[in-house]
Amino acid sequence: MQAMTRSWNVWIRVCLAALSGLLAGYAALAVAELVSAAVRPQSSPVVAVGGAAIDRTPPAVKDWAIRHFGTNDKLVLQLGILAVLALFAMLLGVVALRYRRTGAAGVVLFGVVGALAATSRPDSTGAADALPSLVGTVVAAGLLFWLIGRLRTHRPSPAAVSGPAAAQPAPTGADVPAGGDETASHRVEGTASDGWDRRGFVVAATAAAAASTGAGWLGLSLNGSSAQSAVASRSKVVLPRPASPAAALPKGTELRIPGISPFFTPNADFYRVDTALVVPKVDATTWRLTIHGKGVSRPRTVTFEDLIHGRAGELIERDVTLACVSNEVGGPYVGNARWIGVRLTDLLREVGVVPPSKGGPADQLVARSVDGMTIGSPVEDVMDGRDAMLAVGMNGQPLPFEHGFPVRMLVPGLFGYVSACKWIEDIELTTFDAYDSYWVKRSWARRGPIKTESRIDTPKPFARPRQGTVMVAGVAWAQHRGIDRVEIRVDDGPWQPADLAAQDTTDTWRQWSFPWNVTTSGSHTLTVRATDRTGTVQTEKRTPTIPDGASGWHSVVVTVQ
Ligand SMILES: Nc1nc2c(c(=O)[nH]1)N[C@H]1C(S)=C(S)[C@@H](COP(=O)(O)O)O[C@H]1N2
Ligand SMILES: [Mo]
Repeated sequence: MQAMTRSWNVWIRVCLAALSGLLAGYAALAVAELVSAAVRPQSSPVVAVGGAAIDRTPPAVKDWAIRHFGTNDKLVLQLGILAVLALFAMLLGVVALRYRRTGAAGVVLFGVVGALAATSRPDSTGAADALPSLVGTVVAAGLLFWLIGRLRTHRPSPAAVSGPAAAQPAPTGADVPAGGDETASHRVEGTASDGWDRRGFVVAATAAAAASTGAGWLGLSLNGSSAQSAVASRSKVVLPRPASPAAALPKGTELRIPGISPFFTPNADFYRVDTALVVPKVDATTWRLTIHGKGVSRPRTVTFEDLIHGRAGELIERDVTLACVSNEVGGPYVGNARWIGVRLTDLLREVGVVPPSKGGPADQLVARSVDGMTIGSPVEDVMDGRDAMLAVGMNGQPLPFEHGFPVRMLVPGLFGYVSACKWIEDIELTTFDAYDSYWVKRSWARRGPIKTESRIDTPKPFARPRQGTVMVAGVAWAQHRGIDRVEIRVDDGPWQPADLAAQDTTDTWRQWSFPWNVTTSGSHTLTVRATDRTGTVQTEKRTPTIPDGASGWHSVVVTVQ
């Protein structure tokens, strides 16, 4: 009977040790959050470790994550990091029950991982980024050491002790809980057989949890308020009327068919792809963009005010469809918006940039964002007369923070990863030989023109339409070339022309529809293909998204009733 009580006691202590580990982990994150408020929000450990993980994720895995979790990929990553952290924290707590210093040292080791992650991020501003992780884990190590001290048996009488504590090495000075009196009183208070400090543990654990919650809350609210000036600056932006407005939409650009993608994608529904775990909140009033590098004879720094009011006479408004290289055939990472911005060619010409075809020394424009992203575009494309721009407005609003407020780049015809830098703050003219940008270092192609693609929006896969006329409809895009033809094939039948909506500009997608007369029930496969205005037919050849975008035909299988 007594043996059972004893092993029960051991079991409770192991659980409480795991709890101590969890509390220490919680304290580490909370303290780190508080310290990060004094450094930078991005230096908080979960953000830093998550960011570093994103940087090092093999492209195939990243692609898989984007495919399966979509825009939630970052939430999943953070929850994953927290889960791993919690497991290790509990393990360290249990280890500490027997090897108190080893456990505490293990906690600090975690801090080193966090610190290295924070300083290795492309946007790291220096060694200070290591502070939140280091301070957080030193506090946590101390806390773990202290909590475990309450759990240890103080009188290792060989007869009374079983389990982990039995094999414990002779306690050294540091491993003996402070205060002999305290120990004596516990012996009176606890049962003679286990002798650990129950009340002391409960008080210490509660105090630690409360203090951590306070520190974490303070840190979060300080980090939150540093974003407030950015939020305020965005709410004050009034976009001027563009000097060169977008042409009115040609009649018949937008089909009214249930289930088709709307011609303009609302900002709230616009796909989002980036590496930022915390959306950068940039204050427009302090934002600066510097243009410099090879062949820039008059380097320049511009403010947001310079762009929207200083150059108000040059603001253009254009409809441009943006697409992601990670979009699978039939996938969702493509969207169309009406953008307002400053023509990039004008700005580049003013600072002395000459395109390579006219003898300019730089063939690559590297845009850098406040979060350290680098995106390299061909200077030739940017300056060839297309509407490459520094965008400030999206569908009549200042850019949403998620889409790059205050300023992002856009180059019609190029995938986002080689053209659409959000939260831009620096433009450097260089060469493709001299510099590989972020995604190119991760084995994506240096150049990324958007491929000619088409997608069936309706019917959805596995839909069960009734016999009769089924409206098949969707979008097709070949930015900067334009869509000339869309065709539909039912099962292995002949290709039949779809009805095209009016084309807005060659830089936008084009809607299409196909009234399908179906008189046989059962399973049917609908396939779509587009032809662009250069005469190129969308290829049937399936390629993965890496390195320069997926290709192949989109098919949907439906069961006709
Ligand atoms: N700063 C920054 N800009 C970025 C990215 C990024 O990760 N960071 N991703 C690029 C990619 S891959 C794409 S497809 C587009 C997506 O823009 P959106 O999120 O506004 O749709 O942004 C581009 N600009
Ligand atoms: Mo992308």
